[in-house]
Amino acid sequence: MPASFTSTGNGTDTVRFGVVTLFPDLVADVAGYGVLGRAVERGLVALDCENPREHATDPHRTVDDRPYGGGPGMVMKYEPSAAAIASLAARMPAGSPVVCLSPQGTRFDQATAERYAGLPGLVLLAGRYEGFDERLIVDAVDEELSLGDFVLSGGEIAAMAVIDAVTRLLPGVLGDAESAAQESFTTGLLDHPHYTRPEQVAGREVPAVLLSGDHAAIARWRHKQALGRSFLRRPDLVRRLNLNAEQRALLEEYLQESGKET
Ligand code: 9D3
Repeated sequence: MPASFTSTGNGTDTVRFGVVTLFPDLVADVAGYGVLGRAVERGLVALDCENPREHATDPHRTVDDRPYGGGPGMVMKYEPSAAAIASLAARMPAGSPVVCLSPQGTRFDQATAERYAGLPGLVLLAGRYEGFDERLIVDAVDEELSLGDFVLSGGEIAAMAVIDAVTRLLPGVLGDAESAAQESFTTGLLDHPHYTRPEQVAGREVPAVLLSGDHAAIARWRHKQALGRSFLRRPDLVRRLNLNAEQRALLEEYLQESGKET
C-alpha cells in the first residue's frame, strides 16, 4: 500500500486511549457525546480506563496521602497508580507513550495532537489532589502536558480535551464537510465570522458581500476578516505567519475599515 493511503500507520486504523483515573465514569460519560461518541461506536477509537483505587491494597482503598515536608493538599500515592498503569499497559498496543496531564506540563497544541494521531495508542494519567508522587512521574511518564495557565480540579477534563482533539484528526472520523472546514484551522489564523438566517435580526444585517453570490469577493472578505481578527486578538499567531504582500494589504484594509491604525 502506498504511504499516501496509510492513515495512522498502526495498521488497524483504531487508536486506543487508556486513561488512569479515579473517576472512570466521568471519562466514559464525556466520551459518549458527539464526534467522539460516534468514533467510539464505530470502533475508530477505543477507550479503556483503569482506576488506581482498584489497586489499593489496604481496607480503606487509600490512593492519596499527606505530602512529605508538610503543607496543604494530598498527593496520589505511587503504588496504586503504578499498578493501574501496569494493568492498562497489558491491554495497550506496544509503543503507547504514557502522558501525564499536569499544570507543570508543556502546552498541548494542534502539533502535539497531530503527533499523537499517528500513534497506535496513548496512556493518559489524570491526577486529582496536588497530583502524583514525583517518583511515579520519573519512572512511568514519557511526557507531561498542560492545557494552559488556569487551575482545573484534576486531569480528567484535560485528558478528554486531548482525546477529543486527536480523535478529530483520525481518518474517517469527520465527514467531508467537517474535514474541509478543519483544514482552514491549519492556516494558522482565527476563523472569519459566521452568519446564518435570518438576514436581519435584532436590527442587525448580514454583511452584504455574503449575499452577493460573488464567491471570489466572499473568499477575499473572509480572509481579510480572519487576518484582521487574528492581528487584534492573537498577534502571536500573525507574527508566526510572515504575511505576504497581499495579506499585508488585506490587513491594512481591515484596520482602515475598523477605524484602527497600523
Ligand atoms: C490549587 C492547587 N495547586 C496548588 C498551587 C496546584 C494544582 C494542583 C493540581 C492545580 C491544579 C491541579 C489539577 N490540575 C490538573 O490536573 C491539570 C491542569 C490544570 O489545572 N490546568 C491546565 N492544564 C491541566 S492538565 C492537568
